[in-house]
This record gives sequence, C-alpha cells and structure tokens, in this order.
Amino acid sequence: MNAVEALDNAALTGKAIPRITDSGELSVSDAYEVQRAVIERRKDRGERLIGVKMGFTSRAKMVQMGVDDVIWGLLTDAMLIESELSLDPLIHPRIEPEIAFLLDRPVRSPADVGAAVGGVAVGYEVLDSRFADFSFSLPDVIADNASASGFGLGPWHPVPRNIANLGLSMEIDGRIVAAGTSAAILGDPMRSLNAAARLAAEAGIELQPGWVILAGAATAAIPLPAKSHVRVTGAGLGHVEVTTR
Ligand code: OOG
Ligand code: MG
Repeated sequence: MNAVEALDNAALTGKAIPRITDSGELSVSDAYEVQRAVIERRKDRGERLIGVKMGFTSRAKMVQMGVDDVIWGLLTDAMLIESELSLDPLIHPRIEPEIAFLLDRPVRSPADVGAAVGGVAVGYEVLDSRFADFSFSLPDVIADNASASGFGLGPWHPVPRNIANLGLSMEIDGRIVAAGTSAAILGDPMRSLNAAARLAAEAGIELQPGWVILAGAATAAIPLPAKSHVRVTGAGLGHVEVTTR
C-alpha cells in the first residue's frame, strides 16, 4: 500500500500507521504531493476545498511537536464542525485554540492578502495524527495534511486594526486548559496570512473568496476527551463551543 492510500485509510478506519520516514526518505516537496493526493481522494468522495490551515506558527507548537518550520494543510467542507463532534473513528484527537480569517476576495499574489481578508474569528482546530503515538518528522506531518481533522469557528468580526495581542483561552468542562495570546502566532497572526499566501503562490493554488485560513494555534494542543464540552474564547471575538461524543 502506498503512503497516500495508507494515510487515507488510517483517517477512515481510525487505525494509526507507522511514520512514512521509518521506511524511506521523503522530501518536503514529495510530502506536499502526498498531501495533495490524499485530498484528491477526499474530493473524489465529494468533499470540496474551503480553506487552508497553517501549522507550527507558534513556538508553543514547535516545541510541543519538535518541528520548527511553518507548514500548511488543506481544509475541506467535511472538516467543518458545527457544535457536536463524534470522536469515532479518530485515533488520538487533540484540540487547540486558533485565530481564523475569512477571505472575501481571491488572493492571486501575496501582495493581495491584506485587502482580501473580510473577517476574523476565534476558532479551534481538532488535530488527529494518523501516525502512531502522534509522533512524526516534518515531511511525515506535511504528508498527513498537518494532522488536520476538523475545525470550528466563532462568529465573524470585521478585522480590528490590531490583532497582534488578543487573549485566547480554552476551557474543557469549565476548567481552563490553555491560555495564550495571538502574539504567539508569528508575533502577529497577519504574518501567518502572508505565509499562507506565499505557500499558495508556490503551490500554484489560488486562495478563493469564502475560504477560511486558520492562522495556527497560539498554545500547545490538549487531548480531546469524549463526552466533554470545550469553549474557546478570544478577546473581542466572542467564543465558539463544541460538545464531543
Ligand atoms: C501539526 C499541526 C500544527 C498548528 O496550529 O500549529 C497546527 C500537529 O501539531 O500535529 O495545526
Ligand atoms: Mg492548528
């Protein structure tokens, strides 16, 4: 079985697989090709692209996962979580607070990105590495679509002049499990948008109006238990909640 099929099956069945790099070399560009091919399989099943997610844009995440390069993954409509999430068939889900941007114009070059942003929201991302023990090297996690599993969004707000220092906090069953500030995201989450536009230009992908960009977590991710209630709050941005089954 090749890496594309193995990753796709792992997500569908909830059975972890060994790291790809345990059995051979994988370059970063080959890893992005695997990522694209896994997404193609999802599209063949009727999913459509609705955005991108940035990964390792904060020290907290780089340190947690032992990886120190900014990467990205692709988001499909099937990953958008409304208010409930079944953890079956996830392998070892984690959750992290995110800042999300909404595009209302296409981004044809990195210079377009500031003017293309129509809104900002507090959000969360559910991660689920398809690799055993949530352990990987940089090319592995790129191939695995940056561990993307799902995400949820709070209400959209017009982009305030300065979003470089918004407080973010995450509660599970009423207990604060993570707290940070948007400054942790490359010093200013707007920088994460610029990085997304650069990666898009390199990949030949045009970021579309209506797409969401997850700028990256400001804190380490936390294991997500079943039958729990999570609430993520962003200063001035309200909150978003999810209940797990
Ligand atoms: C990779 C995904 C990183 C973020 O926000 O930094 C990420 C992982 O931690 O498994 O989504
Ligand atoms: Mg994330």
